[in-house]
Amino acid sequence: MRTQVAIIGGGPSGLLLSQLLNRAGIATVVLERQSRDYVLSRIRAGVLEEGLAGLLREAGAGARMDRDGIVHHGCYLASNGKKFRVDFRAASGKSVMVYGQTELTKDLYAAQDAIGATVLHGAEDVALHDLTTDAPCVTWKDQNGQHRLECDFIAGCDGFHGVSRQAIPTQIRQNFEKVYPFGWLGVLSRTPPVSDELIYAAHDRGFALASMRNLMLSRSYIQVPLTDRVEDWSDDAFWQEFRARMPEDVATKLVTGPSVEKSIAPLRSFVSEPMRWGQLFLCGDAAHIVPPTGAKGLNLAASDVHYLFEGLSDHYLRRDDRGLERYSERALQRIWKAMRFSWWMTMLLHRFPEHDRYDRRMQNAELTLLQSSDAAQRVMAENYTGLPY
Ligand code: FAS
Ligand code: PHB
Repeated sequence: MRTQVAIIGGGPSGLLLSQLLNRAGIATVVLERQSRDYVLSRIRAGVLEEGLAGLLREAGAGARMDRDGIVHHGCYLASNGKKFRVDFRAASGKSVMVYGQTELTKDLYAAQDAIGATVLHGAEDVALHDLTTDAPCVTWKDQNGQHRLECDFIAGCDGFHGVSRQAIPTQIRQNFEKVYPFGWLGVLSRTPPVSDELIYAAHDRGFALASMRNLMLSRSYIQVPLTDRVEDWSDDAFWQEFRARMPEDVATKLVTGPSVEKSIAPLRSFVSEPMRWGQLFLCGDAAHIVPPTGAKGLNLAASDVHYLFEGLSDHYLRRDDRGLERYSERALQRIWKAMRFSWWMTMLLHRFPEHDRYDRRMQNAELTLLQSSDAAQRVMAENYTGLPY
């Protein structure tokens, strides 16, 4: 087999890149280890920056998002019972789109099917070869045996646990990592959201987040110790703790219900540099992970895809390689700004076991500053709604 761009990973990064390239007349093959049902069973992000929403429309996969998505012009921050609103629109002129990653991935699969793109599921033992030559290739096996794909370029869109990042020699790679001493226990429930906009709540008992997928599907989170397991938490115990961490006026309105999905996600900040090695380009979680506090993970994958799509289009359509040569440097500039913002929101809103009274006063002072300062709210709003590509 031969193609122009081999894409490892059929999550949001890989599918969005494949869709954009194919619509520009550039041939791709997507190799995904899991089944489509498995990929679509994962519950992950919920907040899209305008940049990602725009890319979905450009890819011809934005119609359902524009019909079913909910535009949010602000969010609430709460601290020990009191909440205040950050008005994104007033502070940054931008908004966010609340639309689940699961739905976005469904839309991308449907768009790929509609244009007859090649997405191969069940690709096992994917391996990357000859990356620093002008004839790289990918091998893998499936129920039909061994396969080899010759290509010009490889996009590593295979997430944090994928093989692409590992294909870059360790003496070349620099990893930057911070692991947080807690996780997020998330519950999806067919209940009306407790608020019209997201509520990020800091509390002495720990962080909580009230989010949503639509007006009858809530996504709720509480900070839990890394030692906790999902089976330690009954639905009732979850709702009792969630209610205790929310402001009283919110807690009294809470409609609880059985969990449709319940999982614990660890929190880490991670960046691997560089994001290019020969003809391999890393994209999305394959290169970086952010704590979900700032809702940046999926949105950073989108800006990587934007830069890589531009570079590959310039190569094939305009015989100009400057975009590819600058890809890693350009993507990392935006990634590190989002890393900072996600780290800042995580440090601000969570309870850290090692924190003393002074640290908690600092958190309270930062929240009070945010509540009272237009300038502070502007910085938060500009980062939360998405810095320019
Ligand atoms: P993904 O990990 O989504 O996709 C990679 C794909 O590659 C997967 O389908 C995988 O099966 C495949 N793959 C892996 N290894 C392979 C191999 N060797 N061969 C072939 N295929 C392979 N972000 C937010 O913004 N907000 C959130 O609330 C949020 N919550 C999250 C919760 C969890 C539990 C996790 C893990 C992540 C969360 N994220 C969140 C981040 C998440 O949304 C990612 O940013 C997003 O999935 C990135 O998309 P991809 O880069 O495509 O990586
Ligand atoms: C979600 O709805 O899953 C969500 C929203 C905002 C975040 C994290 C997760 O910061």
